[in-house]
Amino acid sequence: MHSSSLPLSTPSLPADVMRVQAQASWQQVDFISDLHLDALEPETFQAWAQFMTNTQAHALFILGDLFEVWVGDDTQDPFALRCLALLKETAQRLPIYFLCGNRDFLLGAQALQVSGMQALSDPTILSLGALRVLLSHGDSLCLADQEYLAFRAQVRQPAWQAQFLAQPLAQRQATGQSMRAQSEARKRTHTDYADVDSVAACQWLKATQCQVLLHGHTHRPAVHDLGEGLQRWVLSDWHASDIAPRLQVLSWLREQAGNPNRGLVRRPLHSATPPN
Ligand SMILES: [Mn+2]
Repeated sequence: MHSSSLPLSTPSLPADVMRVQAQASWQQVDFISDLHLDALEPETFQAWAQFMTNTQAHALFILGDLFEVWVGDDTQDPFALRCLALLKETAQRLPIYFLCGNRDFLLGAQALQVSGMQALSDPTILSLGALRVLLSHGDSLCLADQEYLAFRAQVRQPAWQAQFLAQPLAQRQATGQSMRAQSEARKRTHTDYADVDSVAACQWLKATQCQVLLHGHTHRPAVHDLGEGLQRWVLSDWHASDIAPRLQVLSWLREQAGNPNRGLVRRPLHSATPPN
């Protein structure tokens, strides 16, 4: 819901924003988000599994909504366990960093340990050579969607999460399914999704001395020039079974760091099962 009467304020940054420094040996860094992995979308899982096995990256950053839903680390869902096993296998070859989204914000310490992923805060500053990138899922910057931001503020409270996670697994799964159904219904009736607020994006970039904000969430892949050399790069979501499959990785290539693209390159992947 857009409510223009309310002032839109930039979410405050912690005094000490998390930082990650790319190792000098990293020649390629991959970024993905919004895969919305789900047992009901086996083609997308297959494409992801192929990507995880074959990527030549020296580090992988997952910027949220890897999973369509995550109801707790005690999950017994075979599909979720298969995903964790694949993450672990890949994490033995390269470091995997995970920043949660609005679907998988309940992914916790246990799943991180099992999968070998390192947790990031939202946002996190990533130094890639001379380039400073601010990593975020992006949902907290969609300021026009006040209804969602109120929901987010509620479910990100440790007390709310502890209460939710104390429910029996079956009950949490039922809640997850009904939230998924609500979201599908909303997708059918709403076409005017809020986008990341440009003013807020600029404020975050300036406060953290970053040049590029890199995020997902909106499913609107683009590069937005924000002026003063600042840019907002938006990752694509993944959907293998669409007529035009969306399977896209954003890579930072050290050898291209001096180019106008600052080393950032979009790389469409080929679907595991070709269309037709
Ligand atoms: Mn999202």
